[in-house]
Amino acid sequence: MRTLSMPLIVAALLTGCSQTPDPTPTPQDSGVPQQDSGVPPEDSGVPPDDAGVPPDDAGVPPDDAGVPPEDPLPTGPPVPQGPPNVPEFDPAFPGQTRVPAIQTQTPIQVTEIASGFRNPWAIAFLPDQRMLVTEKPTGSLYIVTPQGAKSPAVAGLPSVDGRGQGGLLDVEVGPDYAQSQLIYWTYSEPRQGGNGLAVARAKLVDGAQPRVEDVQVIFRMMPTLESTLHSGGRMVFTPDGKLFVTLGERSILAGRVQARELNSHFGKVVRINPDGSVPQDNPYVNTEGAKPEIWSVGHRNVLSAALDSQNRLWTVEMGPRGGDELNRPEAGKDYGWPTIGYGEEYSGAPIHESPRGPGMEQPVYYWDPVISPSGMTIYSGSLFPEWRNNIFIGGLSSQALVRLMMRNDRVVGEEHLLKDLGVRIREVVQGPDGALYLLTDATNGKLLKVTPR
Ligand SMILES: [Ca+2]
Repeated sequence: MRTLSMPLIVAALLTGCSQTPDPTPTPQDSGVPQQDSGVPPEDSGVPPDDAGVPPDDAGVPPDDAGVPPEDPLPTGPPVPQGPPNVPEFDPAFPGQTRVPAIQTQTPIQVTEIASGFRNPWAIAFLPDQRMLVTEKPTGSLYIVTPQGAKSPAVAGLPSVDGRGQGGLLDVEVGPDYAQSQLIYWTYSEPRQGGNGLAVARAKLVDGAQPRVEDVQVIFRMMPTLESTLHSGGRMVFTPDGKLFVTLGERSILAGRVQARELNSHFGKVVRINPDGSVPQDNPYVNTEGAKPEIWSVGHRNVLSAALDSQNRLWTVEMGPRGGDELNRPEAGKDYGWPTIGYGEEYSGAPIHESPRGPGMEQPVYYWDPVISPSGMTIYSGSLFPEWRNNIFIGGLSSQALVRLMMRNDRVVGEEHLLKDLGVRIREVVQGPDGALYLLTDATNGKLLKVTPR
């Protein structure tokens, strides 16, 4: 192990997962009020749902990704974790939670590329391998070289409502960047009467004093509401040039009850064209009163989203206490929040009568206790052959890099990497070199790189 020599690097050598059980559950995004406190239990406000529906276990098409069919599935106990918060909710099918723990065989090295970011949120790679890095509360965007040199803050971005979980969130490089120099970002937009997530794009003018030009807001989450919580805000471009954006339900009751309503953007995944217009093959374009950008409904707060090797969207959403979920959102489907789920209020009060209900999708996987997911990538690099097609998720309260091994669109193994670092992981992306790049959520947030030792 090398030790600190400025401006880079400490390498922590880590093999496999730590066995330290999580301490008592903490609010998922500490630093802000407990997300659901203040919502009285009788106020979960959702109609009783139809219990006794058979487990939704069918209809998942096979995927050739993941563990080769001839390899035996992992066996043994799950990742060490506390007892479930809601033990009375059973999984809908075997392997929906607490699958066997697995351990990465390749020795891992973690290198610090840069530090001094105030609660950084997202990374996007420019074609020349420099990175765009956002800072949530300050609304600042930086360009960082692979060696860790940081530009001045990019000038010209609109101001953000940086309170709580708002601020400057995701950033993506446009698919036609080489021609257009367009970059895209999400942020909590201050508005008359409250705030709301917005997506903007602009031309990045590179140089010693970088700036953006011709800023256009291409999407506004509606309605406006006064809340500093559950903005969502992850973006994913698809190869056909569409843009998925994940939208939270604002946490407070007035927002939560809109998560399954088609006339609201709250608690949705939306799909738009890069200029903000609506793709005409979206599922609700012909539904009276529906927001036409909607792709899927019934989400709580999705802070993790990525495409798999078949270019299908996967998301992980923050649940309440004991209800984080992995989903594969499909057009026009309903993922159930707040009617169904596997968690409970932070107060311990029940939210759901049942974890299942008619017309609503089951999560592919859930965590109770939670991992507090933020950031996601599905590995396709060559540095870690054993990681191909595995899902990686940043863990905030779990202070882990969560790895999921998949087969036939189901989770068959789980690992919590980097527990030894004791850091909240906000973002994980795969770099062009096949390394994983992470951001830690802290007032002195770090940009880390994960490679084989
Ligand atoms: Ca759900």
